Amino acid sequence: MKISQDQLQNYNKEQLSLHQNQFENLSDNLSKHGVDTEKIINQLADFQVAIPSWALGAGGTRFGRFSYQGEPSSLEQKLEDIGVIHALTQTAGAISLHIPWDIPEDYNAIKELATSLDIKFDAVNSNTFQDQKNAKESYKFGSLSNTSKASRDQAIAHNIDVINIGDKLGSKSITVWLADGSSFPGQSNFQTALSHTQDSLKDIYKHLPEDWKMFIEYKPYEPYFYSTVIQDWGTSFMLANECGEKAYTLVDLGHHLPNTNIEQIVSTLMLKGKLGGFHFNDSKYGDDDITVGSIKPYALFLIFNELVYGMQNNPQNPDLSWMIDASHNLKDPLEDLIQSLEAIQIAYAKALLVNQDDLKQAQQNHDVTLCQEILQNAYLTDVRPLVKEARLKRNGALNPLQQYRSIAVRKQLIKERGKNTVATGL
Ligand code: PSV
Ligand code: MN
Repeated sequence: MKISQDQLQNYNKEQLSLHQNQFENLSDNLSKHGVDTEKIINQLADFQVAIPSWALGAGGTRFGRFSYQGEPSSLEQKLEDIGVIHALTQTAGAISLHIPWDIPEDYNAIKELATSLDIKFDAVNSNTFQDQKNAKESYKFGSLSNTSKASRDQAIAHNIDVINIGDKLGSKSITVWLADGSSFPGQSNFQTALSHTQDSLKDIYKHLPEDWKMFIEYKPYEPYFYSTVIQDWGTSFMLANECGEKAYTLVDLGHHLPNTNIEQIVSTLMLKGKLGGFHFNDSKYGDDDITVGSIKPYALFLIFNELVYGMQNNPQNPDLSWMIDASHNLKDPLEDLIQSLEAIQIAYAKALLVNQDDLKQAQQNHDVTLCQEILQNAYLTDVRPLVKEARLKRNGALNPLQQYRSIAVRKQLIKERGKNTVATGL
């Protein structure tokens, strides 16, 4: 299904005057404080986040999966779903594929469809955390770190295949996340596992096209519970440095032990020019993969504050690959993604409001109270009119979620696809 411009604009018309009032009030207020509203709106309008192809159906937990009706059952349908979200939010102009779940049958047709929906191919993801049908070797005891050379070689070859698939689609990066680790003390030799991983990553790196990047994702635990080979940003950073200048660290918000200062990690990596990718989600306890901003919106704002600082002050760091990496067990996946995109835009807008010069001055004067005031004043500003204005500028919906419901997208998808379709993914 496709949302037409007529549908969008008719709906916007009803909400327009209310929005205009709210927007004028806010921008009057902001300009009194020297804020360049126009610039912020342009930055918001340009900010695009990739949707992972595996997040369009219902996710599961270890105890079960409750299917969501009308799920996409092909890559084409996944693209169409992202097309719907992008038409409404104008923030989801990219897809991130997971191989082998999403190997295209007809590359040209897929590329054409994506272009027609204004969707680009962001990072491609390899999967060596599951054994594939008819695979000769198993990843039960690791992939790039496995003590068996045959398993390592198979995992390396898979990553090279993923690069080749991504290259045909116009992707420019691969994300490597390894489940490799151990669940029991003594099960694995830490040094051997790390050395194998380093050598395997270097082999993959050799196959990166000139204009590609490799993102190395870390995670402290899960699926194994005693040790993980790439457990933290330091390990990822070290491996990226060993591989070379096209290798970077990827931060996934859910991949930290409780209370980790993620904003400081972001800041350190950007200073070193090594933050390449970013996965958004939210969590209370672990890698909960729930809606962005649903649990710790202030933490998200503080992280964005460092991201904005880095984007403004660290030319040594490349443009980031942004992606939502969440799982939708209870909500309609598309509604959940719309909420996540809104939360991302809100946190970004608030971070853009922080007056970095004033903050620097207050830091210089050791005025701790004022430092806090500057951050919290930005955080407490209701920036939703700015986010709406940015969407309007790109012909998106003023209120994406309301509009999604009023068009009855899910009902339509169920009518087209049926109740029992199941999307590939976890
Ligand atoms: C692992 O938890 C992860 O964050 C990686 O990015 C995977 O590719 C993704 O989730 C889906 O399993
Ligand atoms: Mn992730």
